[in-house]
Amino acid sequence: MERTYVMVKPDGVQRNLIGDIISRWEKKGFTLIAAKLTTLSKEKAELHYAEHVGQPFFENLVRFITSGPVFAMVWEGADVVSTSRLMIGKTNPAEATPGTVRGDYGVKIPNNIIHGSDSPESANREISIFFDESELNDYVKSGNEWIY
Ligand code: 3AN
Repeated sequence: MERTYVMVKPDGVQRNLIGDIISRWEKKGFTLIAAKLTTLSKEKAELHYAEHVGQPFFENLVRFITSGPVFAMVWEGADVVSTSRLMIGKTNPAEATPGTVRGDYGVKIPNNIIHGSDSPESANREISIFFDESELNDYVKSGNEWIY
């Protein structure tokens, strides 16, 4: 079953959006297999955003993501990577469709509330940065025959 890494960024945590965000993914029918509140070290943040090294916004991005706790999650389900990206909305909240997390709650980057992996490969990489294998709960919810 596909897995993705979803993270409520420091602005989402400060604005009390953790519960709302968990609820959206639960109601959609995905399965939460790991979650924790954690504050990123500079090293971990740079590892997570390695693809943006050299971008003019990189330093600000690392400062922002390490500025307070984030809520790290691993969600499981069919096509959970691409569906989560749809539920999150465009990178710039000003362009994100209402109904998405960023479209409903965000105003401008870099404060765009939430992160979601952009491919199954990125998901595996990001999950391994934030979680030990032993923290991933492998289970099947009863009633799952009706959802995917
Ligand atoms: P997404 O989070 O939608 O996958 P990415 O991976 O392209 O977007 O960018 C990662 C993060 O870097 C974004 N969430 C945003 O906070 C920041 N970012 C991306 N592009 C810019 C930009 N042009 N200016 C400032 N920050 C940016």
